[in-house]
Amino acid sequence: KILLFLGGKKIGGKMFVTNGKEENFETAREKCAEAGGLLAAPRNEAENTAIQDLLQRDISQAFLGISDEHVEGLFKYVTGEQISYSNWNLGEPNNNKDDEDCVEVLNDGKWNDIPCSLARLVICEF
Ligand code: GN1
Ligand code: CA
Ligand code: CA
Repeated sequence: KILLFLGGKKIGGKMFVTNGKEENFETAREKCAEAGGLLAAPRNEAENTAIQDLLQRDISQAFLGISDEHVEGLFKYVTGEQISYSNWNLGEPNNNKDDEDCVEVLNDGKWNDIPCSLARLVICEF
């Protein structure tokens, strides 16, 4: 309840919460793990919309807990399974400059692969 009070979004059995900060992928992943959660990874459109709703006017792109850092082109959840839902923007993922293994969600809900070293809003799921 307190997480909802603070602005979290509940959908099915999951809750999505942001700390309002921008971090690189590895730090974002660690922040969620320290809190006992995981980086947000939508498994369907309703969850994707809940995450989209947490984007902020000033920070309008967030990391998802998804990457192809181990096998190029094979996107997996941070928990290791292959993704079963995606919402890629037209032309994505494109592994731009051979350097895009992490995934951001844009304010229209679409996904784009980007370098993991960039800073994006941290959204965790619990
Ligand atoms: C951006 O800036 P540019 O055009 O090289 C984006 C890529 C997208 C591309 C789509 C850091 O690349 O991920 O695939 O636009 N890079 C970043 O046109 O957001
Ligand atoms: Ca890639
Ligand atoms: Ca891209």
